[in-house]
Amino acid sequence: MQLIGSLTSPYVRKVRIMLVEKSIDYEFTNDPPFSPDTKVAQVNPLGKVPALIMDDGFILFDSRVIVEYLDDQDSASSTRLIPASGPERLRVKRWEVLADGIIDACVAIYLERKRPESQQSQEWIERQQKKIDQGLQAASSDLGDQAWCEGASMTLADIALGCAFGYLDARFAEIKWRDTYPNLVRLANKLAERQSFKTTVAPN
Ligand SMILES: N[C@@H](CCC(=O)N[C@@H](CS)C(=O)NCC(=O)O)C(=O)O
Repeated sequence: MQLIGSLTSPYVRKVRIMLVEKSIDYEFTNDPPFSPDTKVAQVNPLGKVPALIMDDGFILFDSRVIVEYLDDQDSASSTRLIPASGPERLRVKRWEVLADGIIDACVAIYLERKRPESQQSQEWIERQQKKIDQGLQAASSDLGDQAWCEGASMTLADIALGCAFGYLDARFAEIKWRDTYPNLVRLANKLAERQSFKTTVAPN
């Protein structure tokens, strides 16, 4: 299978971490969607990464769909990262939506700040900022003193949240979430020690 993505996208990172955790072999094609010569629209009509070209040629897009597919793949280590059913599954998917939502708001601010200053909307930026703040607050409150977001071991929930932490650190150093949420820091530090996280850190 072939993953189309960019090395800085937190959604792509979520998929790459899943691939490492599940020991699935894949080919990576770096195609940043905002570069003028991008071919991403040829694999995803929405022009976004990640997109995954499966071995039979069918193309999946949106990280949330791709991780579902990957979790169903048999592999040497066959670790299940999304519970198959029940309230546990719903809770893990809800965590993923929360983490992706924090990232969505970060990306919205990042893109807004790239527009000419006179066209930037402070109101829009503040609206997104609120989503980040409230998202982190909810994550901290839901995590409490648990070791992992859901259950007794790492799941997609932790991976998605870890990608949000990584993106905050890479692009929003001014958001001092580490000073406010010690339980999130504990989780972030634990995740950062894993090979899957270490090998997928975005380049500067
Ligand atoms: N919900 C999508 C979001 C993907 C997304 O927005 N990716 C960004 C890269 S970080 C992108 O490709 N943006 C290009 C664009 O919006 O045109 C997912 O989880 O895959």
